[in-house]
Amino acid sequence: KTTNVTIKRSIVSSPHGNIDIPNTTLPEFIFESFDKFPNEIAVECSQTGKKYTYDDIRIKSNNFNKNIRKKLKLNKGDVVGIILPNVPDYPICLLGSIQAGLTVTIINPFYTADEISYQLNNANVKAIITLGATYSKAKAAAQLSKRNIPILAVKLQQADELPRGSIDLNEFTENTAEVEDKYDLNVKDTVLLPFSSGTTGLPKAVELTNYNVISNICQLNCNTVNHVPTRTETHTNTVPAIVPWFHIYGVTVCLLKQIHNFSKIICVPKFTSNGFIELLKQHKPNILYLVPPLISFMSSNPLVKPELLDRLTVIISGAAPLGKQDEEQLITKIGRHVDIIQGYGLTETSPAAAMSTTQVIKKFGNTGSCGLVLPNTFIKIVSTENPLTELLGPNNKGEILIKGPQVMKGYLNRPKETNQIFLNGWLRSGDLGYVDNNNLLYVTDRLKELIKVKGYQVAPAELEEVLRMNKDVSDAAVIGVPDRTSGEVPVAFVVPKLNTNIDVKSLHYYMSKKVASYKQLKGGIIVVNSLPRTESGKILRKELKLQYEKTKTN
Ligand code: 4UV
Repeated sequence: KTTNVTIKRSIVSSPHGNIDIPNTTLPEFIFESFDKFPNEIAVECSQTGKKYTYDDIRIKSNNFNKNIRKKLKLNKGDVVGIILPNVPDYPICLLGSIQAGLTVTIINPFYTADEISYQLNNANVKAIITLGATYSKAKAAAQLSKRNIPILAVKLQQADELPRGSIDLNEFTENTAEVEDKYDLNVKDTVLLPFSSGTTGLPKAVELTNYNVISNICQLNCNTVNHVPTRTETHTNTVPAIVPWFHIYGVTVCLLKQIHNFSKIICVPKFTSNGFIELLKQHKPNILYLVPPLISFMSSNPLVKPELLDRLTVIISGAAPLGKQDEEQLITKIGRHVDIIQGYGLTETSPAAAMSTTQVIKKFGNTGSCGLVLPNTFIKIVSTENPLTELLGPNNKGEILIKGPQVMKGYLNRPKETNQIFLNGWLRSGDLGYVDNNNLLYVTDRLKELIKVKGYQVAPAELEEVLRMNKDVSDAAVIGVPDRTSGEVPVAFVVPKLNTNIDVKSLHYYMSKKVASYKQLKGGIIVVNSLPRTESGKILRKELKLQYEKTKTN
């Protein structure tokens, strides 16, 4: 009996109850009412001015769907790798591929060829779409993974020349093609394969279905939650897309949800402080989706003047912790009330599981919390020692477990890892947190190995593997340490091979050739004689954190 009471208290759901999720495919869901604003701008590039209307997106996606099936002979379930920054052609390639029954893996265009090749292999990519400027890198990555696959290239501007060997994306989007129209698509088909390291190990392909992504858009749009001006009957929301669309926060929240909601998206291919200020001046956005380092940037940069933000009503932050003080600092700078709403979730939850609301802020002020559990979602907090048996009540810290229609199908071709991340059907977030008496969720720490640099995932296991491949390194361990501008940065402990010295500068140079810039060991490289490990060989990261703190104080 007592157990039942505890369970009831410990499972937290949305105070707004459940909502209906449409039983359809993602492109149908998105295109369903594009006719409302056919000639309004859906996406405009902040750097080149290239733009597409809602009609352009619908027509070009459909053309792409037909041409990719006809010309590349891809079959249902084959995977396309989109290696693009935020450019107007992105939604066309994404939605057109899904219409064609294909699955899309979103790949960071700032990755090295090695990193891209890992993703091409693990997602079994059959075709690539990239920019002319990144064509040779994509080709090198395809060669590294021994894939002789077609590479489509996107022109940033119509006058651009494309590299020899690439296929012009326009050949797939300008005209339709004769192919069979009907395709057997299922709501439970996997449509997206973003990568995440989960609670441990190397990055893995996360299988998200039509239903997962549609659920999350509906949960975020739920009228009673109403955390952001949601789907409007007008076309008045101007929303910059700064968060990259190759990350789950970017693709679901800042791209798909926005076009579904008839926003005017101003896409930012690469963030620069001057470009951002210019964007504020020119486009006067009313909603900003950011990550905590960008909130600090806005608070501290004198060029971000309050008058540039006079249309702004709400800022959303996600992907890394944002404290109450960070929220208050920015509001003070702006000089009037703006809702700063924090969302929480993971790639594995499409991504949002909890989010604050305007009503929560009205009632409780700035809290630094991640707000309320979303509709149709359940969260429970369990003891880290006995996660199966010990459910914790309000204000007790433990691991956050999540259940809901936005939770992934699993990791592609990784049954063991999929099994490990689910506990009796609940997704283990690997995050530590608690729910207070008002049902607000607070994320306090990360139990999992993952490091978050500017909101991006950095998997220690990946960096350790790259370090161990260096000729001078026999063993390596990577941890995350706090950093003022990036939130966290990685630090490596490296053990030299017998009778070898490690030259730290050369090792940094080696890493710069192997992994993207945000994964660089900006916290430093520390040469040690051995690494603390458990008897079974697991790295004792907590000990390394203590060791790091000692080296800092000495
Ligand atoms: O897998 P991932 O890279 O996914 C994300 C998701 C970002 C979101 C989520 C919900 C939203 O509404 C939204 O707007 C953006 O980043 O990393 C997942 C891990 O990031 C940390 C936490 O450790 C997750 O397991 N994380 C994500 N959001 C928060 C956070 C947060 N608000 N506070 C603290 N940590």
